[in-house]
Amino acid sequence: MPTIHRRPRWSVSELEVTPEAAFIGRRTLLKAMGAGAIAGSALPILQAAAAEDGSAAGRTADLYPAGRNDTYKVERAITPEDITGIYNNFYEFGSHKQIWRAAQSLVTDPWAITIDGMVEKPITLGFDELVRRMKLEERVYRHRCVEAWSMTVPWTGFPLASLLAFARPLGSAQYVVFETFNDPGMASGQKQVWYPWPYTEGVTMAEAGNELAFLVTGVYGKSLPKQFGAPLRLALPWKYGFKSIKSIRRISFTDKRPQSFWEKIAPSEYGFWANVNPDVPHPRWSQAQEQVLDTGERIPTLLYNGYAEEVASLYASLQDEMLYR
Ligand SMILES: Nc1nc2c(c(=O)[nH]1)N[C@H]1C(S)=C(S)[C@@H](COP(=O)(O)O)O[C@H]1N2
Ligand SMILES: [Mo]
Repeated sequence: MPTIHRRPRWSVSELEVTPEAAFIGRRTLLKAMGAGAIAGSALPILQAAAAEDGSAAGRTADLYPAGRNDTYKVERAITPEDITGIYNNFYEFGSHKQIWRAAQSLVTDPWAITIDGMVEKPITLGFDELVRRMKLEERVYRHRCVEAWSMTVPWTGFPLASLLAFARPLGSAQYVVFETFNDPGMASGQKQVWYPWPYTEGVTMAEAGNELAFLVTGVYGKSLPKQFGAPLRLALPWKYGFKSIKSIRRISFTDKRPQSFWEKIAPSEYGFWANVNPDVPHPRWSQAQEQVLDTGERIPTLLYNGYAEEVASLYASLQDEMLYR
């Protein structure tokens, strides 16, 4: 997988560091791990928090399952949770494909979320307090990783627009910035000091207000297991997966365009916009197709990952920007 290149040592792309090809198809995956390794695993793969476990997610366990919002239907089959629950990207816990195991060391209790920057009134509140102010719903979304694999997932959460209404940003705010924890003692991947921790992502206010932008607190009708980015992550289904930041601690409003984690590492490969477009290749591979997790089937990638109707208008006046990378 590694290619010969002249970028600095720290300029590591996802594709170079993840042996994805070995894990894509279910049969390959089961073979690679040994089917018995899954069936007989000591760790439950999808450890949904239980009410009695005292964690932030546990204290909100009564909110699941939430009713499905059928506006967001997908014609594809939902990817089984025993596949999506063991095939994760979460660089805070390393760059291998056993992330789901390593991520069990994530501590989500207590979990405070700070909302600051250009807002009427900055606030820090507990995850459970925030969630109880929101109305949860389930949405089935496609997810397209920049590495050219995809899955279909039933997320539970609330629209990012509801968070905006709660945060009351100033009229001068132009971007929302999301930040993950930075705790190398808990997350050993963060000992890799050449990465620009903490993981950061951002979108414009218009993108944040789009109906599709979704803050996720659960999956498969349960509170979010750690490897999926507990207790709070983003789902931006029309963008490459790296925009959907996990384990959010801080949400800030600003008038300066933020530089995201991957953009700092390789700006020509992972830009600010990162909208899915099959006609714009990544500098080192085609984005025309994607491999479906579980079946390993290759299917054509869709413009905006199939969500053009909802989001294309956001970009009508921005055609000079690097919108698709
Ligand atoms: N904090 C954080 N968020 C992250 C990542 C990460 O490494 N750290 N990886 C991203 C990438 S590249 C993808 S494809 C998705 C993967 O989500 P999943 O593991 O739930 O499938 O999370 C995104 N969010
Ligand atoms: Mo990704």
